[in-house]
Amino acid sequence: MKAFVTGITGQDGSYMADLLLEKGYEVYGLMRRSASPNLWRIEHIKNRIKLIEGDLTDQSSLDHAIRTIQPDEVYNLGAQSFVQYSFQAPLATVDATGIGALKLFEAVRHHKKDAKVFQASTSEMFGKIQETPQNERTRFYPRSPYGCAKAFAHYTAVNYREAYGLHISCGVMFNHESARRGPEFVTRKITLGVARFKMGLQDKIILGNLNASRDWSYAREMMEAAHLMLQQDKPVDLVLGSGQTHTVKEWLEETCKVAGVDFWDVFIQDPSFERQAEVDYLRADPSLAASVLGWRTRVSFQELVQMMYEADYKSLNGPVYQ
Ligand code: NAP
Ligand code: G4F
Repeated sequence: MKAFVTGITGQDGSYMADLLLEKGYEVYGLMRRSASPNLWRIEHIKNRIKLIEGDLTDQSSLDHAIRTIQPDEVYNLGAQSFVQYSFQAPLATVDATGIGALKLFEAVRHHKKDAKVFQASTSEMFGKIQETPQNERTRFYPRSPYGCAKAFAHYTAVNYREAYGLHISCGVMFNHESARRGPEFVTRKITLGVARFKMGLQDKIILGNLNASRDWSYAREMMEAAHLMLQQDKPVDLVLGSGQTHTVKEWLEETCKVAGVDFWDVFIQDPSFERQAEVDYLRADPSLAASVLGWRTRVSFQELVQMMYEADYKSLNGPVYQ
């Protein structure tokens, strides 16, 4: 079996590549050019995967990739995924995250119509939530250029399924984290910051809104669900999350508890880290995913915090990426 993964250099793409290699797939990944290559998450597997140069904003590179690889499965995990940055660079975000998905679906339609495709949809599409918990029927109300771009990609996936019979499944993924999370996201900013504080390398962590609630789970488990979705005969859209929610403050408190430091010593609140429009509360209803896939998250909130804090603490003495 051959799989093509966009976003292979990112958190999810690297876990997906690990998982697919374990299952015996031939793994191809899309890698875009950058001034300094960003390969730290796939260093351990770089000799076992094939990296194809290209960009989600470039139709010809996607056509070339799909035409030459002829993948059985395509995982569209590439995106400008940082919500805050999407307010600073809305057009670039829409180009990669929204139109990029359309370009990939077009490449599949023209060059490998029977490939099964996973689209990385997001709980950010629920934005200003219309009900709690959020399920497959909950109305979208995105609150950022990123959320709007993902809603466009999601509806395009549904349309390409209905119009052209493509096998595209959308995983509406709630927040998922790991030691491979980018350090700009709040969970990793906190675990890394508290580890640095503990080692005397940093005085304070500067944070924005501590009251936001997120449904956090472990990224590796999320990729197991994504893979399972493409093993279904019929395409399906599923909400993927733990069903539990915690505030940013609780994440910080738990990290301080694991580190054995005083919560009040560690952070400063700064309104400049607050969003132009915030998503206050997210909590998944993962019951359909449980019944269709037999999948549920296993790593708890406390275990996830501990795993990430310990990896960061150790990495300050040398790289450790779980
Ligand atoms: P991530 O760590 O930010 O990785 C994003 C990946 O996309 C990176 O490999 C990045 O390449 C690549 N990329 C960005 N712009 C590109 C472009 N123009 N052309 C080609 N590749 C491009 O994100 P993640 O956490 O792994 O998330 C994976 C996917 O799931 C994303 O689509 C994200 O929006 C979605 N999602 C994530 C979560 C979550 O909680 N993690 C939840 C819901 C949905 P570089 O390494 O070159 O930057
Ligand atoms: O960690 P965050 O930046 O993640 P956010 O915005 O929830 O987005 C992530 O999850 C989405 C799924 O729901 C993905 F689609 C998306 O690609 C990404 O992976 O922020 C989480 C919360 C926000 O409410 C933010 O306002 O933390 C709050 N926050 C408070 N202080 C902060 C900070 N966020 C960041 N990044 N940095 C802070 O200092």
